[in-house]
Amino acid sequence: MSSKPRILVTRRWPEAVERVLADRFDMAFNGNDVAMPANALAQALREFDAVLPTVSDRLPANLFDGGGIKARILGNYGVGYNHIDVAAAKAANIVVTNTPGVLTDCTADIAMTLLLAVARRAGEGERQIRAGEWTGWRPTHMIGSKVTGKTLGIIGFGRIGKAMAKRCHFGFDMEVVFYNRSPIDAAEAARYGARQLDTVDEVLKVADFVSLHCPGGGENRHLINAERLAMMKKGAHLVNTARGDVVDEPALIEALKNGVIRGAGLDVFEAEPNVPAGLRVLENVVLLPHLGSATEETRVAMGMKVVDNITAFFDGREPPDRVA
Ligand code: 8YV
Repeated sequence: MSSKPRILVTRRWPEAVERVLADRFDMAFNGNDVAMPANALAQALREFDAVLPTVSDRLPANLFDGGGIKARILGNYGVGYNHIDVAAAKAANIVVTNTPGVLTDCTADIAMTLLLAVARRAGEGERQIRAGEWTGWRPTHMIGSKVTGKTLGIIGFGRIGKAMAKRCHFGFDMEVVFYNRSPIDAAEAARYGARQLDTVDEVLKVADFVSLHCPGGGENRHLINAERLAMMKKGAHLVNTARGDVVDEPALIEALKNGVIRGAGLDVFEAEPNVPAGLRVLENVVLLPHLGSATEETRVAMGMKVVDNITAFFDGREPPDRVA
C-alpha cells in the first residue's frame, strides 16, 4: 500500500505533467480518455483523495450528495470552473483550485484568431478553395469587414479581457471599451488602451466587435440574449472564447440568419461537444472546438499549476490557486 495520496486524472494530460504526477502521487487515469459519466465521477469522489477534472466533466451538486466522500481536493485543469458546483464541493469539505494566468495569452490569441477570421471571412475562403470552387480574383469577391481602427467591446476585463484589449488597441489601432462588474482604475484600463463603460448594453451599442471574457454560469447565463443581440450594430461581430452558456445559442442563430449581426466567432458552446446544426450550416460563423488554451506550452503550464496546487494541499500548505 502506497502512502502517497490517491489521485484520479479524468483525461490524458501532457506526458511531461503525467510523469510528475505519477512520481508524486498514487495516480490513476481514466485510460480511454473520454468524458467520464456522472456515476463514475461520483464513485471517484468516494475512492480518491483528489480528483483532477477538466471542463469536459460535470460535477453538479447531486454528485456530492449521499455521504461517503473521500476526496479532499478538486484540482481543476483550467481557469473556468463553472462545470463544478463549488458551493456543494465546499459543503462536502472539498477544496477547489484552478489554473489562472498561464492560459491568458493563448486564449486571447484564439479570440484574436476568431475576430480576424470572421471579419475577413477566412473560414469561408478556406472552404471555397478546398471545395475546388474558387474561380479567381475579382474586385467583389468575398468582401469582409475591416478590423484596423474599429471599436472593440469587451465583456469581462479580467486577465484575458485585458490581453485581448492590448492586442486590439496596440496591434490594430482599435478603440477599446469594456464592461466589468467591478470598477477598474482608469489609469490601469489606459495601460491596455481601454475605457470602462457602465453597462453591458452601452458596450454592445458602440462596438463593431464584441468579445466575451466573463465567467460562465450563474448570472452570466444567456447574458447575450435576443434582446442584447438586437442592441448590437447591424454590422457587428460577436466573439466568444469564454463559456458557451454566456450566449443564448438559438437566439444567436436567429440573429445570424436574419442579419441582426454580421457574424460570430465561437470557441465554446452551450452543450459541448454538441454544436447545433443551425450554427454549422451558417457561412457567417467561424467555429473552433474549444482550442483557447490548446498550445503545448500552455497545456503543460496548466498541468504544472495543478501539480503545485495539490502538492501544496497534501503538504499542508495553502494551494496557490484556491477558489473554494
Ligand atoms: C481549458 C478553458 O482548456 O481554462 C479554461 O477555462 O476554457 C480551457 O482553455 C479547459 O477549461 C480545460 O479544463
